[in-house]
Amino acid sequence: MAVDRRRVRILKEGSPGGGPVLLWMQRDQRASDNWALLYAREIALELGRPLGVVFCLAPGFLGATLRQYDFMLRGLREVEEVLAKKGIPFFLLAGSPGREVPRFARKQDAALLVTDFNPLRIKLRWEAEAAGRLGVPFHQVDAHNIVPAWAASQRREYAAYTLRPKLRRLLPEFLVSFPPLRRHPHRFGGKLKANDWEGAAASLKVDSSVKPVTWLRPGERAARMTLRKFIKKRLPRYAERNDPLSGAQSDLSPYLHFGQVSAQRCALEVMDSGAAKEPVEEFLEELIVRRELSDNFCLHCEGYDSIEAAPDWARKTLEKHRGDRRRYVYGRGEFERGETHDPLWNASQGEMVKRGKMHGYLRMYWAKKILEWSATPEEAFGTAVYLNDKYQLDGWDPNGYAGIAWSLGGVHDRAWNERPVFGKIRYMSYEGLRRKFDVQKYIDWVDPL
Ligand code: FAD
Ligand code: FO1
Repeated sequence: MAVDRRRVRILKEGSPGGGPVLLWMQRDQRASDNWALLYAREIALELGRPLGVVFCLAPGFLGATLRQYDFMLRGLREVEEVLAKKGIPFFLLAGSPGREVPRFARKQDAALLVTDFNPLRIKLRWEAEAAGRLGVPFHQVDAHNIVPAWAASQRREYAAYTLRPKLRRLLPEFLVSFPPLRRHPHRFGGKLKANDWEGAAASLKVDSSVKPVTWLRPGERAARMTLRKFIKKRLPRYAERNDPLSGAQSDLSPYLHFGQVSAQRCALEVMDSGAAKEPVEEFLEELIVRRELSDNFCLHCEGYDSIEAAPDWARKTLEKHRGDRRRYVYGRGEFERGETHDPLWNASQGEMVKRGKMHGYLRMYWAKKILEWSATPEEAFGTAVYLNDKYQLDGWDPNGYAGIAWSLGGVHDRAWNERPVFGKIRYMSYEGLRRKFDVQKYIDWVDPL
């Protein structure tokens, strides 16, 4: 079964070299259920060429920490093992991807370079730099979204309800099963030297004060086990997920963020699970509509990680209340150390710092309180993005920028009744959360982490 060509867009025409087809793996770091890899293999078969996968480690990726690199690198080592069994070598490069990948492609006299899709500006920059240095064709495949971002909508969608019907219409054509990754028949020529994983890890200039997580194992195999466990034990209780102690969330976001599992695979297995309709629908709404809305947001909104992302009504209302008296004002350090007057907020910050994954419901409260207790909305945005990307295992993700923009800037939301500081941005209160779950129990649970 051929890969649907609506998933593919040409980044550069170029003229094919005489060597192998290369997949530049970035976002979708998995061997199975990977449309970019399946497409690259299809072309390699057509041309009768070998197929290789290349990943470039950007040592100082946006200030990412040891926590994220540890999870990612251990997942990539598993990809290398699985690909080797399929006759597809995995090349680990290090340095600036926009330079190193085209250099590698030239050295290999690559026939074609394929890469996956990511709307974040750092990736657009890497791809533009690479395209400028490449002579061969350069194709991009959306292997992350079920409906390719550019097929779902050509413009910025202002809310889930405007994107949902567009996704619904196309899902039957895209939410299909995956072909297996078969062994590649054309052998890669030349001597393949082993990847220096230790050297690569040592070359990282990362903040090692943010420790790797131990409660979640990285990699494709662990991702599939987590999916199966979710379906069996948690999905039936998914309606209770807003209670942070319900344990009803899937814990799939780190795997989805690093592409160690495909959202399409998660959707297929949940739909196939025989679970009741409501939890399945609710889960698919988050996994497909909310998640693909985030990619649409980052693809069509330059300033996705700043107040610029706020729609006009929200920017006006925040402007109007800029001068309102703030009862509490904290700087970034106090937020980071969880030193506010609010034990619930401090506990949620603690969960994120110690565990690397804050509970979804609390992320909204956490971000909105940063707006309420920062001197300006701009400072609030900066603090929320900085802390979210530094400590969340699933940070540096369109979902995060969309989640913060929703909480602070009314993105994908509507105006609510006006109040100090927030203006018409939706408000969340400690009292409101106390009515939803046992706040003290959550605070006590976080404490010893
Ligand atoms: P589940 O409830 O099991 O959801 C399954 C999957 O559906 C998630 O992995 C995610 O891919 C998707 N999903 C669920 N809720 C949302 C949502 N609100 N928006 C978009 N996709 C969603 N998600 C991240 O992946 N990285 C982040 O850095 C991040 N930061 C956030 C910051 C704020 C302020 C807010 C309000 C939300 C943020 N989210 C982020 C979205 C959401 O909170 C997480 O995706 C979710 O908590 C991840 O846990 P889970 O996979 O166990 O969730
Ligand atoms: N992608 C790369 O191609 N090279 C990297 O070195 C790299 C490091 C990295 C560190 C933390 C992190 O959260 C993501 C990282 N990514 C890297 C990007 C990642 O693979 C995804 O493409 C995006 O983060 C998804 O939005």
